[in-house]
Amino acid sequence: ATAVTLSRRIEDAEDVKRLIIEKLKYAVGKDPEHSVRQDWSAALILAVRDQLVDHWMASTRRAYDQDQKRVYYLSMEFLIGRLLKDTIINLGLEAPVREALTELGADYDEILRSEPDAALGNGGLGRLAACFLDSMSTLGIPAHGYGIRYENGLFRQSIRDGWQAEEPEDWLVTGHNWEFERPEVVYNIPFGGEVITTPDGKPIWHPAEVMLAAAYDTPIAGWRGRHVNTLRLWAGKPAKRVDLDRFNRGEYLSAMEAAVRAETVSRILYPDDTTEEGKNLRLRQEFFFTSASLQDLLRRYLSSHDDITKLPEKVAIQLNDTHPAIAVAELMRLLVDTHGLSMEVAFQLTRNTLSYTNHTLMPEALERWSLQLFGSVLPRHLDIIRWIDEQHLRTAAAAKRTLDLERVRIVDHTNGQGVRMGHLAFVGSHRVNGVSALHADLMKQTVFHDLDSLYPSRILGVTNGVTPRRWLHSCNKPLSDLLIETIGEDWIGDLEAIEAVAPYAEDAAFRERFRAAKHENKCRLVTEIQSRVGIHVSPDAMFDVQIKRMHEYKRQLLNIMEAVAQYFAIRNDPAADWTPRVKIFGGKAAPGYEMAKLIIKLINDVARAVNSDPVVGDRLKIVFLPNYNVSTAERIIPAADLSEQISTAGMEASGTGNMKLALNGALTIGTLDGANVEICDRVGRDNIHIFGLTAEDVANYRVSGYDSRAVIDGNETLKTVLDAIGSGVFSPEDPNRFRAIVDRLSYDDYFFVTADFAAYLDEQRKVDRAFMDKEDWTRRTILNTARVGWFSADRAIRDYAREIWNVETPSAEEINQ
Ligand code: 26Y
Repeated sequence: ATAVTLSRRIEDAEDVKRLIIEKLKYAVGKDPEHSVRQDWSAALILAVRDQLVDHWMASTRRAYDQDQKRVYYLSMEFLIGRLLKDTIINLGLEAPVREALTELGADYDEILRSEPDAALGNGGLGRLAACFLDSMSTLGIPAHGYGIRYENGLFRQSIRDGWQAEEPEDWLVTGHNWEFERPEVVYNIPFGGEVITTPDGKPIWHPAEVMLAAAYDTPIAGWRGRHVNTLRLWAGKPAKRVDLDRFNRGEYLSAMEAAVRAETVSRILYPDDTTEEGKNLRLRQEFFFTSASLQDLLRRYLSSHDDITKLPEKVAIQLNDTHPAIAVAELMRLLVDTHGLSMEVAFQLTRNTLSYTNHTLMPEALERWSLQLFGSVLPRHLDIIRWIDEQHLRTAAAAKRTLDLERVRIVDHTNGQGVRMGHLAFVGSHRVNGVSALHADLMKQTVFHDLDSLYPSRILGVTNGVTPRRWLHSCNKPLSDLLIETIGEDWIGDLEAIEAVAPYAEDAAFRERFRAAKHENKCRLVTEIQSRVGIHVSPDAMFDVQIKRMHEYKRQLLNIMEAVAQYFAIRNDPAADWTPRVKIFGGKAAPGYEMAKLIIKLINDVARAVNSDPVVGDRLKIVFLPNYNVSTAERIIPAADLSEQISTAGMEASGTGNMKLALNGALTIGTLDGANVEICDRVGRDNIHIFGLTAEDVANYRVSGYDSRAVIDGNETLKTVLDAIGSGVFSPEDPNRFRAIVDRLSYDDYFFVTADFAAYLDEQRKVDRAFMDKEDWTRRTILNTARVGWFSADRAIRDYAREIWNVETPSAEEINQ
């Protein structure tokens, strides 16, 4: 059978037509004449997916034949968005596909838009995982992404009467045509019960229940599609679908109980860390996908190796934040309980195999489980963690440093008692990385200060990056075409080559074309704004964009307060020389995060007043675009003039939207936070608008105390803005609606909004003046595009490969073999 040669290779539009018709008929079961958009979309995805399969199998074969070291990226979140357009572009098939669909009388762009946006993540961390998959495939690194196949991804946001409303997301309802179900790949996942020690001292875990993890694979192609990796997502399944005895007794619902419990594990994505409920389910989710992934990769390793002690030579496992940190204990358990190794040897292997990326310094976001909960769900793991903690304490005691031993323990015995997952991940990994230079630095100074002194040189920084395929070439065709025409297309696979466009910043004709590309993108967004929220905006105004999760530390509040100040200023003197602006916001608030939801309402209430005020006109418009996700980002980012990166310094670990926006020719207004610091270094201080407190200033204020009342009293504009918001100028139907916001800023301004207000307004007025000088503005935006090539996810992955995973990145010739 293997001698049969099958080929579905697409060479031209005729091939595409034939394949689509074949898929419509034999896979979807529809006659083209009666096919609806959904059917065309399914047929096209299936036809494109076929193009990946040969490369996919060849990639797997190469990894086995050459016994390459493999990378496993464990992440609770993969915010992959739509796959069709990017895959078609990566494979170089856009022209024939377009032509074929036109000839078949179907609308290509409409089909692209009908693909569900796979939102299996919350924000930056999940999108980073998706960009990394793209880059690992592009670089030809044999890798698997491992995660959860959530039935419902991140909730859909709608705005009702200015408030956020949440509806469940259901991306799987129309079928996920990219994936291959693998019914033969299932693993037992045990939970609960107790550990009983045998007479010869061997601990045996007797779980109270066992469920199954079932594999679903999505092939991931990188640029040019030569190497194809796998995203393997796990779905929860019951060991037994129905309890027949119960069913036969007529107890139909309870007969399904175990099935429902098992399926619940992969039912929903947690919408961020601010809800207290469901801790038990969250812990189960984490263990569920981590255990399945580790069992799977051990099976793969053992299928071609017999010495398990060589595991770290052939396997590197990256933990995306602490969410899969239970891997430390679970890998130990599998090595000891299943493969018979000693605890000591197992711990060496575990540490040499695992590494951990930290994405936040905020103490409330560092996971910690109560001993009671942890012990009831994972009793064997609690024992293993106590053992690791003992070893670790011995190291600490031997270090002869003046350390508070309680603070470095994994199991916290002081207040609350709990398992510190950050500590567990740190102690169980050979490398721990932050996601920007500043963030890695702050890790050493703050949350991991003591652990860093115990294990020096374990912490390093690997600054985040974004894939230039999706975030420039595919989402911004006008600019991509211009770049290709001007400097060729090397930058798509090697973003640092984009630097070659820098000299063109001085070329007036090129600037004109660069502006024209931006204008085209803005016109497209104008249409979308009109049709989605019914607001008319001018494409000649500055598009000022803040798109990210709603969080107090990201300070959307500072942005909307500036809008209020500007609104009053315009009303006071409408005839002055204003720089027209459209402020565009997009972002979801965690459903339980009341303050973030109130800020959304404030933005919408201010927007209502400003947008309907005839005195203001085009000088200022405010738009909140609902349901911000990967697909809307792809349309907003190419149209942005100004990128708002205004977090309280020291709180945004890196940011990645900042990179995408700069790459697409937006100037940044921002604080010296996260990767903004490095963006500033690269684009040059003249080509970015930096303002506000530094991380050091903020740290000093936290020690010395900060008096926001005094700052407010000393700033007339700030006072006016807060009085207006607090007294109901924007909410006459409910004058006290925003009292809580004003109170917070007045008495406990934890995020230093009032402290940075004056500096922010000053810098915004500089931005206004700069925007009026069209030629100089364009020159600076071109330099931004030209100089952020280093922020490619390909560069980030090369850094991980070299400094953390110790894997080779094959040459282009090797991938093409
Ligand atoms: C514990 C829990 C439910 C939880 C879930 C999601 C906690 C945190 C998160 C998500 C964190 C996140 O997205 N962090 C962001 O990671 C990006 C990629 O490194 C950074 O660029 C960004 O600064 C950081 O906020």
